[in-house]
Amino acid sequence: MNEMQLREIAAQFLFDSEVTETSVCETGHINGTYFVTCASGTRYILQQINTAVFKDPDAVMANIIGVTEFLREKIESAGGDPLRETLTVIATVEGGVAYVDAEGRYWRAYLCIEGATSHQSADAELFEKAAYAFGKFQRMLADYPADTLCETIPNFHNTVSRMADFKAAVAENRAGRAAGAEKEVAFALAAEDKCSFIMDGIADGTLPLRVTHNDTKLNNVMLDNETGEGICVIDLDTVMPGSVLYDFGDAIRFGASSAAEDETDLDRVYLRTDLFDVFTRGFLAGLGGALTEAELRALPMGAWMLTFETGIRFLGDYLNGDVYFRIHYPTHNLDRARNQFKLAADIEAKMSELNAIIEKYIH
Ligand code: ADP
Ligand code: GN1
Ligand code: MG
Repeated sequence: MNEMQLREIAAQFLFDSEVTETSVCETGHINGTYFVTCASGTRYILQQINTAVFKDPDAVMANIIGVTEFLREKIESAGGDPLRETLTVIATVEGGVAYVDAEGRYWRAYLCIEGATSHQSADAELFEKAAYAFGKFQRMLADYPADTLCETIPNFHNTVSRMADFKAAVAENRAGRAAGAEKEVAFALAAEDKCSFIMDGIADGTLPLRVTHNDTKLNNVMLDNETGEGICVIDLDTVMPGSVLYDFGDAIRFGASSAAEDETDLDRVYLRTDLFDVFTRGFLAGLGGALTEAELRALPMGAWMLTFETGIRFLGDYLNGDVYFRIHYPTHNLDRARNQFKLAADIEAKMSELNAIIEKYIH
């Protein structure tokens, strides 16, 4: 996407003045994200929704409009600043919430959250603040009419169905890469019997459905540059009914790892139990005591599940020829999978320590 094309697309949105500058945002594995600066100084996010991943982008936007309007009211009545504390969708010149270009690409725009940063890693203090923001996000949506939300990606965190997809990828071997990933495939298949843990809990009622974010990577929350406070939870494409374990687990697998998600020196990849502890504390504080004891006790297993699930998603995508996650080099998804499997093994090894941490928070 060159500067001229971006400006043409930007011209379709009701920005407050003329566009003076655009730049690419490299963070995020799914959408195409750009920063747009206008003559007034106001900055916007212009985003091409990945329609290979989100097959029904209108449903994605309907969810986002519903959720952000709901949050806006709550933020306003609490005396907060909704322009900073939730996403603001910018209308198109035609009055819509998205613009479809001549090539059929689907675009949307948001106000940029200013004075805040989306981090790739955090120390304990910052991570606890991110945790609080993710917990608070779920608390604020506790009374959201969940039945109005579309399932933007069916079975998104259904690990049983993720495992079935993974096995199909192994069997099909579309990119001819299975021979180079035998050890990783064997590791994944050996854990198949654990994949139903969350689905079983949802089915028997011990893990209630809530409105969850489902993609709680540290870089999906904006932290204030001055105070570190979690200002705004972003990337709302997958807000859907789900288990609290999805948000807890996904945040842990990314933010409580000792290393980046694609670190290839696996000796450097392990779970930081100190970060697990502070995340739990911040997340539960943000949630404000909403969880049942069964949910609390399941949190460590949720961390394992989401780490393992992300591993089989990366490995499945590698075997499929990198059709889902954005990669920066040919074996990127394989390296990411190895990393997640190493982390999952470490979480499993530390399970009793993690259970002991959770015990501190059960009153
Ligand atoms: P993806 O699904 O590809 O992860 P995101 O919506 O998370 O897409 O956007 C990618 C990145 O763009 C985020 O991690 C964040 O750094 C930045 N970003 C997205 N929306 C905003 C916003 N409203 N204000 C500031 N930065 C944003
Ligand atoms: C993707 O969109 P992003 O980069 O925040 C993915 C998550 C994965 C994550 C792995 C819609 O998150 O599910 O956990 O990559 N999002 C989608 O880093 O599939
Ligand atoms: Mg993101």
